[in-house]
Amino acid sequence: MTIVTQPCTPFDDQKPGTSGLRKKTRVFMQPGYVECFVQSIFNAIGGAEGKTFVIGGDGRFFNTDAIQTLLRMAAANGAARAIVGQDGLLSTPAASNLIRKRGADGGIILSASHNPGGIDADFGMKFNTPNGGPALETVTDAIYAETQRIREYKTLRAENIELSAKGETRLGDMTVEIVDPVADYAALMEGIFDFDAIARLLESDFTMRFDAMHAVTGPYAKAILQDRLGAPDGTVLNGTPSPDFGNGHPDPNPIWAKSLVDLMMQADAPDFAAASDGDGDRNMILGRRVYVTPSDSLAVLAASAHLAPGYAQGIAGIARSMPTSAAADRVAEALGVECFETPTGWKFFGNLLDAGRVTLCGEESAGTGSDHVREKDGLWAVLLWLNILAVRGLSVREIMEDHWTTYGRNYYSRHDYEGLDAAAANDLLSDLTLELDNLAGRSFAGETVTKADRFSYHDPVDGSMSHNQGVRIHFDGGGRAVLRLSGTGTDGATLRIYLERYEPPAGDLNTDPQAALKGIAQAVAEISELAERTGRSAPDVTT
Ligand code: VG1
Ligand code: CO
Repeated sequence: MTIVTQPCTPFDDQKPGTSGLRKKTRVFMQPGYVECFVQSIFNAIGGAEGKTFVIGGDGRFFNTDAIQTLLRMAAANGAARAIVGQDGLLSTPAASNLIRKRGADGGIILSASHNPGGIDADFGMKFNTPNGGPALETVTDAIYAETQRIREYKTLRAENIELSAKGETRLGDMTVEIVDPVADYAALMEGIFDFDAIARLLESDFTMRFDAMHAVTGPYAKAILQDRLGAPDGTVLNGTPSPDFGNGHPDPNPIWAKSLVDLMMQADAPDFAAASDGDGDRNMILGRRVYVTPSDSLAVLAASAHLAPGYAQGIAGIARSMPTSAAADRVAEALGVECFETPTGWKFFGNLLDAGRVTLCGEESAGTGSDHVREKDGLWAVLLWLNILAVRGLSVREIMEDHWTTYGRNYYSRHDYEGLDAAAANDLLSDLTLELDNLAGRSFAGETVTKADRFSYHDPVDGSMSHNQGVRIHFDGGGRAVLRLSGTGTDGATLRIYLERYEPPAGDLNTDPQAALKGIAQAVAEISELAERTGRSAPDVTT
């Protein structure tokens, strides 16, 4: 097999997003596009010579084509070994686990996560470092710099290799190891949770559903929930990964997982339900007639994590992204552990986890995880919920009510305005930024602003700074709104508005969140001239 060098034209449009590079699938399918991006990764990390990489994706359209390209390039660049999920599949948390467990030099995950898949939808690539986590900004900036000066890539003239049979093969001088994507991950889960207690719960009259949304968690959920823990067949819904996710958005929220939410709002609904996203790192949690807001889920898990054997010693600390509600902060305070507020994106948790400063992390976007890997982990969250339900013997609703009467309730909602004109959305935020210093003391829709600023993060571990991570507006009475632009979309701009208001334990804990947040939502709309600038009168997605 011969190694060949092919030309690249430097890119100008590959700025790293919240989570790797995401583009339309047809962009990735352009001749040389994947190649020149992958070569930029290899160049940025000091070459691939002698290295071991974990490679896998969420099974979306173009997944295996991209993997074949990647393997040829890894071989041509001198990599020693590639560990690849069977059929090209690896959930993001399972990939993170494999990188750590096998001491790999990194991994390349092929996914656009919760974005839809297909030739006319989205594709993505992300590089993870040897700690198993998404590359930090220093590395993603270095990759970006390479994409701007890349002139050539190296590949192997070779046939595609078989990805469906487990075992070792060779590609040029590189060993390709095809592994069961589920086995190591399932063993990791078994080491953390009380599988006997969960199995007993599932044996009782307790019923649950897990919606894999036609994405990568299907095989994981079937193996763990049904085969190992004994949940009956039919517990896992939409459990076969498909290249276009059954023509849906694999985004576990009340819009895209509506059928599951509708099911759970019935009087005779199952006791518990959950859904995960395209690459298996997100989770949505539901009980009978109750939707658990992700910010609340983080707080509940933190308060009860010690009930799972893996966290029996207690947790070191909690980290949450800035737009995530402060519900977890109250738990951290009660536990007497540190609490950190980071920018949006899981990569910002990596240093805190590596340093042992935090055990649990979470984001309002349905991401929860712990120090067991360096990615958020959808099924892990489901299993921790099940472990807690099994030990406490309460319903999801009872657990939520107990939590609110102990800590108070952080009413919370995120409003997304999607597909906006990018210039209009950018102007809205930059004009708002100029106004921030003039807002304090003024009232909008009956709400008085106490403080407004832009969030910057100082990483307490490596001392790095990340600026411009969202606009925060605080209101009299403890309400808060956050505005930022999405870094994962591929169509125009998505404006996210995060709304929060705290109600103490003695207050009204059972209002509809949209009603509880109406005043703050109106105030933000006025302050940001939302309707005038976007032409929208209501959000596209409310979570
Ligand atoms: C969104 C979420 C963020 C999450 C990111 C990746 O980013 O808001 O919390 O970390 O997606 O999630 P943005 O920039 O669109 O708001 V996913 O499951 O890649 O992986
Ligand atoms: Co995801």
